[in-house]
Amino acid sequence: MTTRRNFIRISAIGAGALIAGAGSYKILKTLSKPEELKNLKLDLRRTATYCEVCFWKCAGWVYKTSEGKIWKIIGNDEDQNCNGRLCPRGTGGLGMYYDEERLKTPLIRVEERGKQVFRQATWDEALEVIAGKMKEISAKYGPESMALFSHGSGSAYYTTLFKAFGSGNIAEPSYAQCRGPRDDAFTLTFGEEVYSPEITDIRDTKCLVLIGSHIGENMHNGQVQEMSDAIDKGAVIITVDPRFSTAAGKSKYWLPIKPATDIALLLAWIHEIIYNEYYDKKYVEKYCTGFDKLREYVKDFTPEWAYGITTIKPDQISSTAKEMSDAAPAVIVHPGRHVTWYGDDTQRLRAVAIINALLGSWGRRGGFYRPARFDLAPVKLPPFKAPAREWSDLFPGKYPLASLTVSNAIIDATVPENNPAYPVKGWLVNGTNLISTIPNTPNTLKAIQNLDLLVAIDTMPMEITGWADVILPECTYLERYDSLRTGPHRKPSIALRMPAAEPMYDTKPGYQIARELAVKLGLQDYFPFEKQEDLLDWQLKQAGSSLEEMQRLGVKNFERDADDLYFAEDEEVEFYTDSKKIELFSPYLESLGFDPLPRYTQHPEPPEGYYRLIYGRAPMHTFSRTANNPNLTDLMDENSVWVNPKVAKEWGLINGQYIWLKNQDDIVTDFSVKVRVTERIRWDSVYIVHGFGHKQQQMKRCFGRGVSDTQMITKVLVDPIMGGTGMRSNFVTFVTEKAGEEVAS
Ligand SMILES: Nc1nc2c(c(=O)[nH]1)N[C@H]1C(S)=C(S)[C@@H](COP(=O)(O)OP(=O)(O)OC[C@H]3O[C@@H](n4cnc5c(=O)[nH]c(N)nc54)[C@H](O)[C@@H]3O)O[C@H]1N2
Ligand SMILES: Nc1nc2c(c(=O)[nH]1)N[C@H]1C(S)=C(S)[C@@H](COP(=O)(O)OP(=O)(O)OC[C@H]3O[C@@H](n4cnc5c(=O)[nH]c(N)nc54)[C@H](O)[C@@H]3O)O[C@H]1N2
Ligand code: SF4
Ligand SMILES: [Mo]
Repeated sequence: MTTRRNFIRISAIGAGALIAGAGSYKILKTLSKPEELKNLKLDLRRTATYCEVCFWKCAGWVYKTSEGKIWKIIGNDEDQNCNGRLCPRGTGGLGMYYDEERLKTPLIRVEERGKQVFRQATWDEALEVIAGKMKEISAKYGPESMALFSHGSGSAYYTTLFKAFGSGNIAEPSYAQCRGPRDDAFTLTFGEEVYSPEITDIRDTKCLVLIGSHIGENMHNGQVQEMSDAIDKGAVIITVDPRFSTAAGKSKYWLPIKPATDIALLLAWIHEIIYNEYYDKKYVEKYCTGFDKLREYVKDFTPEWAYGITTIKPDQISSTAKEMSDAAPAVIVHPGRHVTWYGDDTQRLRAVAIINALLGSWGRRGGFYRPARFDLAPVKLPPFKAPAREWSDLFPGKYPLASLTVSNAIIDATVPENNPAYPVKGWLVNGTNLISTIPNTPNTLKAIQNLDLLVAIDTMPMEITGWADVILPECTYLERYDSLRTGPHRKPSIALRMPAAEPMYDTKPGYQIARELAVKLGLQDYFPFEKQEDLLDWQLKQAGSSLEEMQRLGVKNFERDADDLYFAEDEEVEFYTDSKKIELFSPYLESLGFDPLPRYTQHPEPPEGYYRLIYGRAPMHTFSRTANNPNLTDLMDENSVWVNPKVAKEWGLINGQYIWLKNQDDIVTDFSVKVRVTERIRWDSVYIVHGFGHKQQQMKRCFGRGVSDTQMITKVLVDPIMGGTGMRSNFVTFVTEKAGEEVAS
């Protein structure tokens, strides 16, 4: 029998095994000759880094052999994000550096866009072409006709560049394809978002409710460790998921909800919490507004009502509500992270926020803590000129509550037939594989065909680089400095990333790329430090440290200014909402014509013979960025489609058989996928891991392995409140034979 603890592999016991495994595997990969292994000598000078394999940004140490070969990365003990332990992806991060299929030189397109015929270019030539085109676009249409899509550490540099250039069209997929609805819903309710790393006090919780949030497969390190600790201390886990996730396997309650009906369950929980007087009366009275309206509103949303919608039995709804209240305020109804599901996601997350408010968990031990972050001194730059037109002017009135740029709005605005208020003609795309990240790929490709300039800055020859006019190869995170990590946590802290090795091939760090482009655009004043290490040293000295000290420490933690991790007993708290209270009822939403209290709406059901396509993460991969990583493909090199046995029987599908998927718009997957027959998925849905089914032939390890969920996501339910792209609205059926094609073996 597995113990409770070792399900989560980065906890102390389980991690050991997996990380050691990955580590020794790594040695074989990088030092292929056995005699080298025997004589392995380490260079004792370790270099500090923080991980870029996902955005949890764990801090670690990079070790090299005495010959200077990067050998291993391990977690930094002082780091709050990882507590000295990296997840399998972080350990395998070396594979990004050693991947021989990396981008190696700047490339300029020579044939029709998309044909993928490029010639090698020098950096100077490539940057000259880009700067020339950017100036042309600016002169013809205005600087805001250039848009930036970015994800990862480079974002900071290109954002400065774009602001200096005069464009505010700066989008990250982590908003409208990921966390946007959650952060907006929590801001509407508490006046504050939940940040990254999330401010969930999981280690001290007594009850953790996971609604679709699949921690354990979602391998965000500190959270996984804290969940493991909470389980050891006897916390009750309640998992709501149509799939029996890893977390469900460790839960006291698994509620296999009918997908797309979560709001009904949440409303029934609110009903139970209010009408059984489970809520924290003192807290609600002191801190909340709109309780009476909420109480009246949920009157009829009984567990019996929700049962008909969610298929969750009334007694399960009641008893889980009771469990939450027994644990309160040390209870977390987890806000999740990738929450763009059904287009009413802001409302769903409002319901989640409301339950946390009723149970008094916000600002309380075992609920949500108050984050602290280290404020670095800002570098003095010339003022940015306010852009003449913002992204929100593209389609006036759309997505009124979007707090950040909506990537899909920029994409839509790139297609002239959509009649945007002004044209978008150039994209600079850094560290985001838009083809697999933004749903409705045909729409993205149509937009790309309308561009005058597409620049892709990446480390790998991904799908997006295939469409670019100019490709700039960035070196990997192990070969560069980046901005200091000062993200929020229980204590303020700083972490350093520095190069463990010189950039391989003809690649460069992001800071340098942005600065050199700025020079070509006449914007060098916005990058006063020629070398990033001088900037970091300057910033660290302002903070009473230095680059030299941080190279030794890697991570520096500071004490909080005050003992205020949680609300003090009877503390007067001013929330950053209009009413300065927690808004259960939202007058602001009402003023914009949206439901002031979350409403359940029925979503379309799969047609006969089709199943809802749901997707998620595998512990050893991050989106598509790790797809070709030699270490991680060794752990998992394709996805499979989870099919309920009842459905498999109906279709005559067997375990291990390769099939294609076809969606409601008759799109068939490019590649075939292995069937996994399992009771762990409801009969009305199928499940695949995101990030597979790559079409780029240059990536030999991942080309044609598994299928892409994105390819099947052509129907998108956009959240009218903030523009989030609901992606779980697609239905697929099975294709067992495809003309002229053999299934993979
Ligand atoms: N269908 C579908 N779509 C989704 C999701 C899903 O589950 N399914 N998930 C959504 C979520 S939650 C998110 S956060 C987004 C993530 O979206 P993205 O961040 O776009 O995800 P990736 O596909 O990993 O693309 C990352 C790109 O960055 C490149 N890269 C890696 N390291 C570096 C580096 O150091 N420098 C540079 N310049 N490039 C680098 C990689 O090679 C890759 O091309 O996707 C969203 N879209
Ligand atoms: N290993 C690994 N870890 C990661 C990442 C990664 O790429 N790899 N990416 C990170 C990022 S950026 C993000 S945003 C997070 C995303 O991770 P999370 O926010 O935890 O999860 P989601 O992707 O929203 O949800 C996936 C789960 O939702 C379930 N689900 C599908 N439909 C429904 C439904 O209608 N109702 C309910 N209740 N559940 C449903 C699926 O079965 C699956 O278990 O993971 C982070 N951690
Ligand atoms: S959770 Fe894993 S992949 Fe993400 S930053 Fe930490 S070690 Fe890297
Ligand atoms: Mo995400």
